[in-house]
Amino acid sequence: MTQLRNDWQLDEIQALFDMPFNDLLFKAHTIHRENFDPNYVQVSSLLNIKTGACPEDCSYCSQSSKYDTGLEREKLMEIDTVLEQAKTAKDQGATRFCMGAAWRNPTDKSLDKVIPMIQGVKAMGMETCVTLGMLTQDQAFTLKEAGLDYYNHNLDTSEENYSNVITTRNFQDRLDTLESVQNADIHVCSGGILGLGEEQSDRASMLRSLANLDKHPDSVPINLLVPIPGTPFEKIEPPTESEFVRTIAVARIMMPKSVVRLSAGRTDMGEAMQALCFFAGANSIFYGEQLLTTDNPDTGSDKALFETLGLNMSQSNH
Ligand code: SAM
Ligand code: DTB
Ligand code: SF4
Repeated sequence: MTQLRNDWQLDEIQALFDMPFNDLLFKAHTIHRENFDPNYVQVSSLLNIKTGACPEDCSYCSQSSKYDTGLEREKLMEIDTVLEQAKTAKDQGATRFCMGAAWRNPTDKSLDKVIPMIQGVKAMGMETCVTLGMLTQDQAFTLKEAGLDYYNHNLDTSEENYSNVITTRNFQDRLDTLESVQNADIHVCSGGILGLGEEQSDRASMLRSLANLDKHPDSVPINLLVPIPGTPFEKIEPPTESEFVRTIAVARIMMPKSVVRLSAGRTDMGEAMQALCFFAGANSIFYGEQLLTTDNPDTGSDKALFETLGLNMSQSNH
């Protein structure tokens, strides 16, 4: 039986990163097969329900008010529009609908407007996820009562690299929200972004923070930075392909029962790169033509990719 550990040390994680690539991938894939159907990939669709004018200064983000990225701000979307988009996502095969808002944190008043959206999506028979920024404990309980399944809140980078990326909040603020979400018994979705100027040791440190939470996140998104013109990270050096795949493999080994999501950045990845990520242990993706404010591969090409690789996005196929 797979033992879940919450006591990972940096040197052990570093040793995983340093393994020969084939050995690392074989180890990760073996663990993946012990815990999951290797040919099933869960698909979620995203919708940005509130765009731009965010007071935070995340150096990677198109929606921060601190940078001129040319994005038009939009107020909170009407519920009818949200539910229409959710219906489209469901018809295309998504099993979870994730709604994001460019907030530092929701006010109680704005949360009251998001709750009917969660309930409406749930009533369609999809799992629900929201990502709304920092939450108080009471707000997490309110979301649980509304029937929310998942809350996305990424650590983004290591504690050591955090202040190079974001100065308007700190790493502990992120951990506090994750604790409130776990206390409310909502599934946690938390991961990070590669390509934020981090070293390999930062990737190890971020994965350690995720794996050493009281409970592993149920879902671990690994994003490749989508470079946004106008942000400080517009021209930052991306990680190499093998570094990216290694990070997926190490996440799979450290959190053997968590769903690892190959998240933003797939438009810049070819078929072989994505196939390697699935082999290394990624078993979910964002599906649909838009992420929050940037492009994702179109559904036709993702369907073709699944067909080529013999992957299923529906669990009833096996
Ligand atoms: N405002 C909330 C927050 O930051 O928690 C929720 C929305 S925020 C856009 C959700 C996540 O999207 C971020 O934590 C970050 O990991 C990811 N993200 C944002 N911009 C990105 C980019 N350009 N490339 C890759 N991931 C990005
Ligand atoms: C996550 O880890 N990645 C998604 C979702 N959670 C909310 C967001 C990716 C955003 C990519 C940039 C954009 O579209 O603005
Ligand atoms: Fe705001 Fe979230 Fe973007 Fe940071 S990542 S600027 S908190 S929308």
